[in-house]
Amino acid sequence: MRLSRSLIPTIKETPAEAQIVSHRLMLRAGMIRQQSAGIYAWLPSGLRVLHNIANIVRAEQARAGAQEILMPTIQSADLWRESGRYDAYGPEMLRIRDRHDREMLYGPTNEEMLTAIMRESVQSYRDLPQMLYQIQWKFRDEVRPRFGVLRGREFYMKDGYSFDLDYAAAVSSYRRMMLSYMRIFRTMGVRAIPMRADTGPIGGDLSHEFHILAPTGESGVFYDKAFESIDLGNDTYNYDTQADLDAFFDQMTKLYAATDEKHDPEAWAKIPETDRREGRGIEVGQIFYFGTKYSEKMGFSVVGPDGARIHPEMGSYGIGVSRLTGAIIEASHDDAGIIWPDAVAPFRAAILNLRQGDATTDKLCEDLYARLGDAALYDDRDARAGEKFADADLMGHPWQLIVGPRGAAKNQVELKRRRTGERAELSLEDALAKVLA
Ligand code: 5CA
Repeated sequence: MRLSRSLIPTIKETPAEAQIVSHRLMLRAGMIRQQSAGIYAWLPSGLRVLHNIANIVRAEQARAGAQEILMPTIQSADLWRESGRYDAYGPEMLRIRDRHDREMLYGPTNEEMLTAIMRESVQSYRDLPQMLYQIQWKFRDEVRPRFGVLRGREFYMKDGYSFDLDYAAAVSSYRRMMLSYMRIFRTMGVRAIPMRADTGPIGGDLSHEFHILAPTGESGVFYDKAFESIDLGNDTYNYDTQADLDAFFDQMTKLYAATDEKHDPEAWAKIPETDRREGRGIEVGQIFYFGTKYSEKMGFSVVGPDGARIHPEMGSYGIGVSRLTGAIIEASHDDAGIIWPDAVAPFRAAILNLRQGDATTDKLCEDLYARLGDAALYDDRDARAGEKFADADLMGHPWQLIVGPRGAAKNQVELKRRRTGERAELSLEDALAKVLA
């Protein structure tokens, strides 16, 4: 993308309405613009991050055997009356009436809808298990939308649902999703810790939240310091081997980790003081096992091998895709701006042309841009070098390819790594090899 022709409206001043660093940086880097309280438009570079995160989720969910679907955002109130949640959900639900005065709502989650789809589509035990997910906009009329995309009213969520024939199979699905989640977060370049959690309006008796540590997190968290060093997405485990899923689940749950809601001071006191860590966390995902809660209430059953009907055991699995854009920034930034992990960055590299209009410099920049294509943001603006440096640091590209007339004459560029600040003078080929590695 050429910056001179892009809508990436960076801002130098600190926006007054933003209380925390990720919100400030997302506004300043031109990623998002607020439309109403807790409702945002995603501009080109913000949308690229959102898509990168969603695609990491897709790839790892596919490995875990989940199928992607897409359900509507608008749902019928009758569906939610079947589960009893239409009244129970309260003022967080955005309720709408259509022209025929039918009660509708903007979905805050989709347990009911998918249970109804399954009820129509699946009749036999042979059709189970099933694991399905979507990545779709949700609406929750939060009392206090704040912190930008971290607590929005409209937000982008991955929501997954499992349907199994018995308790053991449902627990296996739950563990498979936990492994998938840990790999998803690791691929994104962040450390997320699974913590015992309350189930809230989703219901059920087994739940974990995944927290990225950040001083601005909304939850207090207590965890064993071992979580700072273990491999959280362990590659030796196979999704299809029950013993692996069990070993992984044991490894994740035998160490202490709890949010303030579930904190157990007695168990905490038994951990050696030097191993205790307290801090704050941002909840970027939550998984639930809730058994037959929805399948029973909504009359979804399949015929079992002996002819008797079975209510499938269910779980649901959420990831805050739009929240992650902010959470990753909370965990990865400095005074100059965002430091994107490579896997989610909107662009792998920025090309900074320090002498726009100088034939040799322009030529080298164009060569770099032709080779990198869509992976690069080419700063071809007629602007001062200082402004280009500041904007590149603010936007947080993992690499900066800095091209001035002196280097260009020798076919050389300066390559800067955003995370470390390391710089090196390299030939065009060597620089490209590093950026594309
Ligand atoms: N049905 C279940 C699992 S799909 C569910 O809705 N779970 S949830 O309520 O925990 O939401 C899943 C994830 O969405 C959360 O972990 C969080 O990361 C994200 N999320 C929830 N509310 C908001 C919000 N208001 N703004 C941004 N992200 C949110």
